[in-house]
Amino acid sequence: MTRLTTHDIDKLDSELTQYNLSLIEKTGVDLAALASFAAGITRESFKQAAQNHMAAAVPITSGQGIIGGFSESVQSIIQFLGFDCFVTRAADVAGIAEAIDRKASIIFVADDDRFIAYNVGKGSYVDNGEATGRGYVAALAHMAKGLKGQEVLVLGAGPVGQSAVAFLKELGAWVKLFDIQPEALKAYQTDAQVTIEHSLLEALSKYQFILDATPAGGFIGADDLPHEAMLAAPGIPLGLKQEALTKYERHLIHDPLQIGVATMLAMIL
Ligand code: 2YC
Repeated sequence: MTRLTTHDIDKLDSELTQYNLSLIEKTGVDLAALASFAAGITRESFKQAAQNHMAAAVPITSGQGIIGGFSESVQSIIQFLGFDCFVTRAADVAGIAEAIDRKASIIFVADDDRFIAYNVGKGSYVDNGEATGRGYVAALAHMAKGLKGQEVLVLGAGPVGQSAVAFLKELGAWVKLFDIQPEALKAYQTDAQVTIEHSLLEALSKYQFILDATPAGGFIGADDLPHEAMLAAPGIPLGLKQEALTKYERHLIHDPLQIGVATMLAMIL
């Protein structure tokens, strides 16, 4: 799990409108539509649900502590989607108690290992990794105008990559999976819809649709990819080198929190 820095998110809330417009440009739909698609609900029902929910973001001081702006960024994404959301004044357990006292129906909380959204009424939660994998597949599917029957390369078989593989299979894609640790691929050995790739460079040169769910940064060069490549890259830092970023920007989906948080919200309603 990579850890965000304040720098990764410092302009996030002031740029949400522009970010949403760029999503529409690349995928044809906005953040609410992508999150709804990933959660298997209609955009209308997602918007409707905003009337019946109050969300809270609770800062957590454990481990490496609070990331400046993290809870506020979560709050601004949720508010951008039309839901009420407050950041608790208290942190940790006192913050959770405050969220419940202030009638929050959904509580967003993250320590160094897990980031979850907890639905108080339902007593269920969704994990950021699972939501991010689905949300980024939703973005890639819209950018590609559908992935049914298409070959999609997934880099990284961690929580995000595993969730992305599951959703890609639901969408009828043929998954090509690469991970630097062979044991991470064992679970897929007998999966008919998943083929294991053993050479990263060979795989990068072969497939048009790529989901980079690795925590590695700057390992994909502009010449490593097919000209028509389309990439969804939830991993922080970005796997593309600057030269590749310049060449593929128009067909690249990459953000530090937005798609993951929006999809958590849509999935936990
Ligand atoms: O400010 C706080 O409450 C901190 N405890 C938050 C720590 C978040 C650590 N996780 C991450 O930075 C990454 C994010 C990309 C989302 C999931 N993990």
